Amino acid sequence: MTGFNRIVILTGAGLSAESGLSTFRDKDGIWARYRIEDVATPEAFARNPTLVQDFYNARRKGARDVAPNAAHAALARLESDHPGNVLTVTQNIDPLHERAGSKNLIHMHGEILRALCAHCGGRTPWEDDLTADLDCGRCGRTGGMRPDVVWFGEMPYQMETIYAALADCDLFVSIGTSGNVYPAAGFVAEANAAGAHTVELNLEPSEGISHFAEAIHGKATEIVPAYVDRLLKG
Ligand code: BV8
Repeated sequence: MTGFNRIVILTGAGLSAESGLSTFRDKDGIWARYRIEDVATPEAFARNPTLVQDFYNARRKGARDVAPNAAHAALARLESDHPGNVLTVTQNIDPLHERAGSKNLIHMHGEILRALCAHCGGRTPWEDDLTADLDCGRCGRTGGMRPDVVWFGEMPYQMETIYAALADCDLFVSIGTSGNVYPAAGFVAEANAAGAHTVELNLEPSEGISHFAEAIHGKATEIVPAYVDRLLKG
């Protein structure tokens, strides 16, 4: 494998599955138990804030004490040991990449352990339940405190930075994502247009499998460390 210098990694819920966090579209996934329209859109929050807060309060509790797995650790090792630039863009809102040591990291769909004030846009670390009667520590107003996550119909974070990295990368690796949600599912096309080598590491072929030059299927804790070893051998 020739040396790559500018690597972009995209991760999804499948990376955290073996840490015990539910995925979205597996048969026992989150969207088998909840409807997106009821819990993951601004309209849902306006219509029934308690239902949305309860949905995220439960996921926040699950994310507080969860540990990264061997796949997260391998990606942190790649970032620290690879001579090139490694950027990890995650769709996940859990803190597992950070807990494994990744630093060059973008949470494009936000973070469950942060709160956002809908009134002033202030963000703050948040590990407890969010409720409608909380005051914002920055603007003092009440009723605007929501999870700092990107809902359907909202613009994901740091898209300019992500698209610039995709336009410049020579390797794009998509890990643990079904390729259903845009704009993330379109990143492989951007990487192909930049002339990058594109690889999918996933339990099973994703929706976007036809866009990848290479695919390795299996459990993340097995295939990701092995792939990182291959990259580090150069
Ligand atoms: C936007 C945060 C525009 C919250 C998430 C109609 C109306 C509005 C929008 C749209 C619409 N139609 C289309 C859209 C666009 C929409 C979209 O793509 N919808 C889909 C459903 C068709 N996208 C958006 O709305 C985005 N915003 O377009 O804004 C805009 C433009 C201008 C100005 C303003 C706005 C925002 C999308 C972000 C939504 N938020 N999450 C939360 O987490 O609750 S999305 C959610 O899905 C998560 O982030 C998740 O990460 C993401 C993708 O899911 P995956 O990570 O892929 O998880 P999944 O379960 O699907 O797959 C897991 C995979 O892992 C599987 O393949 C499985 O095989 C594999 N796996 C399982 N176990 C393992 C494994 N692999 C390896 N090892 C294992 N052990």
